[in-house]
Amino acid sequence: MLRITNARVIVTCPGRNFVTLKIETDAGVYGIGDATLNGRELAVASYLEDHVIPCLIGKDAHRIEDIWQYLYRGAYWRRGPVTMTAIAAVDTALWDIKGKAAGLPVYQLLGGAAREGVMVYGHANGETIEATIEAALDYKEQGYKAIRLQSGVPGLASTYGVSKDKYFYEPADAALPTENVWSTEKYMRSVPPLFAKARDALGWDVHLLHDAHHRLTPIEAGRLGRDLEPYRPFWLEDPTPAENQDSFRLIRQHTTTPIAVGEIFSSIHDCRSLIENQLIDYIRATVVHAGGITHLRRIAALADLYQVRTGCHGATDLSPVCMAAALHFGLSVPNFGVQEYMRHAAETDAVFPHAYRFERGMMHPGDAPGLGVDIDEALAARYEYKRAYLPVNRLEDGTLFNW
Ligand code: CS2
Ligand code: MG
Repeated sequence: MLRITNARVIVTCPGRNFVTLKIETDAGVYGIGDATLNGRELAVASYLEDHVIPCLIGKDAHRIEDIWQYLYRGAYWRRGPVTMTAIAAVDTALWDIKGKAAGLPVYQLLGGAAREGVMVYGHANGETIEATIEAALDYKEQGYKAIRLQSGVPGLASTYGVSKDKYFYEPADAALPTENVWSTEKYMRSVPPLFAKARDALGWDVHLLHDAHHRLTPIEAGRLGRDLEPYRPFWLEDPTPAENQDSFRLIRQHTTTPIAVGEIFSSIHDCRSLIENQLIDYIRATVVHAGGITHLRRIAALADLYQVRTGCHGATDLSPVCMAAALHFGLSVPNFGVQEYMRHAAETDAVFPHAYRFERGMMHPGDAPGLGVDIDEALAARYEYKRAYLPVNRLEDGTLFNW
């Protein structure tokens, strides 16, 4: 038995806000889990501190599944992003502890490596098509085998995915939500030329991805998917809001462009119908928001039955702790697709020293026992939490829309 003696929530803001759970045991072994929910960080910190941690003290850290069920069924009010992010942090920290206690990297506890490395995709973006392609050529030069393309939209002052910085993108940019203006028509006209020019410049030996970020209706998504077919996208992500899983049938009727969805899903119930009806090709749920490694393995196992592959979310607002856990998961899962890898700011990497490495388009979590990532608490304490919201979107007539 490894008795849990203490658990603490560490909120820090090295480049952006992160919430980390640290679980300590009577053998001196500790584990950490990412608990960051962009724009609602303190809700998860409170859920952990006020409602979860008191139940953890005295429990056996080895009993990962039992503690998962205790926190899921015991809350009575099941699911939702705050609950499942809190459960994810506990689950991830317990896998870290188990690996350290066994002297093995977590992927070895998950069945060992199913591949040599984890293919990742980077984020090429720019205000113009030319700037986006220039960024994409830079990513290709670095050896990326998969590159996401997001470009400014002529006639719009801002859009999703176009960052001010070359390598990382943090949309939570203000103490109250920034108001962006959106036009689907202008956007729909801008993407096919981006992909046409990208294929001319980059060729066909690199996967090209695009994120519509929940902003189309199903029929608009079918239209965009069809417009992009000549350029063979690896996937069209979040084509339409996914609360109504049936609406993806409309997209499937009009295009063979592969569909990826799920970064905002928090449980298998958000995607069961999409997977069972083969309405998607990649499931984007990830460790920090979908109940941790334990639950994400369930989602991947269901997906595998329907030839749906993983494509875990990996944006800047998911900490290096989640990145490390996602790489252990991605290395071991049979139906791996691709892992998103938005680089973190230097100050983030300093607070979260980690073993994972990028090399020629692939990543590996390393072979340190556990997750191979830590938190430098002294350094973390120097970065005060700073309230930051994700933007909101309005249509040109002022209608509140999807960001
Ligand atoms: C995006 C994210 O990485 C992605 O695919 O959808 O940038 C997303 O907007 C942020 O993670 C939200 O916090
Ligand atoms: Mg996305």
